[in-house]
Amino acid sequence: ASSASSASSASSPSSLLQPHHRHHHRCHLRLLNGQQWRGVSTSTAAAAPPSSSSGEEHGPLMLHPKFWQTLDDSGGPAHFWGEQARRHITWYHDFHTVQHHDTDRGIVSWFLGGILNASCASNCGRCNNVIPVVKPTNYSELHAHSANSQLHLKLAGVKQVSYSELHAQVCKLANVLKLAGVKKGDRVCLYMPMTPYVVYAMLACARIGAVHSVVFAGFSATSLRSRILDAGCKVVITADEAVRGGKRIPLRQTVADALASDGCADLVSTVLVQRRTGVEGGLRAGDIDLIDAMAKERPYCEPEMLFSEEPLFMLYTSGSTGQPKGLVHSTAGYMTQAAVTHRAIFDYQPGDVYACVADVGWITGHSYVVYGPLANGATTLLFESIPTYPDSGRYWEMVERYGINQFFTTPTAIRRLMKDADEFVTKYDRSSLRVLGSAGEPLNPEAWKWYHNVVGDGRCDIIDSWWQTETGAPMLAPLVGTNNHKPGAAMQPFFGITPAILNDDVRSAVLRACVYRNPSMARTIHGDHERYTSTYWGVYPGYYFTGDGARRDEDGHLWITGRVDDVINVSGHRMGTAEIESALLEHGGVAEAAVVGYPHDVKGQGVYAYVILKAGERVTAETADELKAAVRRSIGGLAVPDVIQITPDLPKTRSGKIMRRILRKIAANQYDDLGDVTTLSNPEAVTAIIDDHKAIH
Ligand code: 6R9
Repeated sequence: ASSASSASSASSPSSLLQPHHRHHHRCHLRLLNGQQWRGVSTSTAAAAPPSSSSGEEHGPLMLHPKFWQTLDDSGGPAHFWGEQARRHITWYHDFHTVQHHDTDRGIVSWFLGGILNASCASNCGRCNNVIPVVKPTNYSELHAHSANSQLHLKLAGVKQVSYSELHAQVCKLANVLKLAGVKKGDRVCLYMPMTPYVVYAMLACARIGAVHSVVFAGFSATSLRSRILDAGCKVVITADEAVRGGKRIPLRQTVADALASDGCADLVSTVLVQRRTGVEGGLRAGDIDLIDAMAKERPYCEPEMLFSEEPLFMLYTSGSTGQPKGLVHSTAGYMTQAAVTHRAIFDYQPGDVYACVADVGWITGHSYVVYGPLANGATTLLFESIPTYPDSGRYWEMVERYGINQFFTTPTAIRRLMKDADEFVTKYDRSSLRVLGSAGEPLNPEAWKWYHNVVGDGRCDIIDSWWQTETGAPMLAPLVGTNNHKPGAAMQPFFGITPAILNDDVRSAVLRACVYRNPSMARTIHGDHERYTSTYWGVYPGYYFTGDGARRDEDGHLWITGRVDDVINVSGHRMGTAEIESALLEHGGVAEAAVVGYPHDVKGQGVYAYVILKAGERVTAETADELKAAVRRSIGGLAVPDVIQITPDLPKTRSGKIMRRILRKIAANQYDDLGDVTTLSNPEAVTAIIDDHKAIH
């Protein structure tokens, strides 16, 4: 599974202001009908995706083209991505090889030989100290509208930041990091609220070649500690407090708790604190006041020259077993794909106001609050609150106030908001909206229709994008402006993406979603490359295995059916059931715990915990609360079980494995559909659990 392809000439294929006078012909649409799509077996799985030439004749002249209509991947993925990399990135030095893969060893590399700095691309050409060797011809057009006065970061209702201010602040923060001893390759932990400072901090790391590791500011001290230790972060950037939905969250206190262990205290030399609320005692002895320190620095910092494959950031996500994985993303591959997908999938047009309300603690926030929009010189909005504060009209009031054109949220937020009166939506002017995005979990048809009919007045594109922390950018998404969208399906691959539905086990009815090579694929798991290779590339040689199930409908469209491993998705937050189980075990009274997901009308999946207490432990009125507190302490509020069922026994196989399949069915009230229970060593446990389950509900 090793190959390399060479770069072609450095010309930019087309200006986005000058549409192709030709209907774009998409190679993967043909793929959908082709042999490649009929459940390839492992033996043929490593075959290269076909490339083809367009056989289509001239289409109608498009006066206002969607950006995707200027994209053409008929020359094959490598050619396509090579063109995009030159079109979207400012290079100090051109790359000589588009891609090189040796997936047996988990080696994924793109744009070899290229030199760039992500903060410069993000700063939109304000990095004038180095003359780029390759300057894509349409670069200035892409960024023409982002003159220094152009607003691009809007903190709803509070602060607006221009690109020139962004550039200055990033440089100042980068200088502060340098003073703190941060060097290229060092990891820096960001545990911060959603204000411009977190963006400054991310880009400041990028500017000096440090690797940021953003930890969502809702994770507990224990989770934060394990992420700081695993990544080996010597510097932590945080704030005194965060403010979310009218509540104050003591971030500095949580960092103090995280550092209150020998290993962590010895590792972390510097804590930089942004005064967010200015609460008394917000800074501790030895802390550096971030805003003060930045004020003392000059607004200039020479960017580090980075090779394409040098890391841009790492981000933790849950796997089915073991500790969360610190996935490492590369600089050039990630930036290229974040930029092109932001433009094409969400139909970002120069001058638009783009709002992705994700937190930067998740990959969606990395790609569609920060890197994608900034690479395109966009106006991007930072959302610090919750969708229901002060009331359920919050998002739509913002849409009216800022004239938002693209709005991007999660299915869980949509399901929560559709429970309230439509009036919360309809009383605001939403005529600016063109595209309504969604990611994180399946957008079920009911939620799709509400989003489409009520929020979008039936005239906006609903873009349900399927992707992962690992892939960095969407692999599947319907095309803007094509009006053939199917509620519930992310439908079709993006340009240059070759998905496959594979099944190497004839006994298994589950089909798995895989992807053949893409630039923004994570490159390794920090500190555990072996785990990366075996988890992602070892299952279907040559293909990245996503962990999701998928099916293809009669039209060739793709539907994601959910995880095929022990990962659950609660309100779009990915969690391993094993993590929650071990959190429950930290409550001293628990002998054994089994956690499963169950259908939840708002969260998508809820957390259902079956718990066996130790002999002699009594169940009291407080037991459930204590168990929940144990999970909150160990992981954070987002993992707290919705239902806890104390049970004397759990169904097990003869080899002692808990049969989660049965527990999942019971949690979902599907008692009649338990499948084969004869292999259990204790079938009587099932009856007892069902009786108790009925009693709880
Ligand atoms: C971006 C993000 C990834 C998992 C993924 C899948 C689920 C995400 C989805 C979707 C159906 C969609 N998922 N988007 N399922 N339709 N449009 O969410 O990354 O936090 O790593 O979660 O989320 O199961 O495997 P991440």
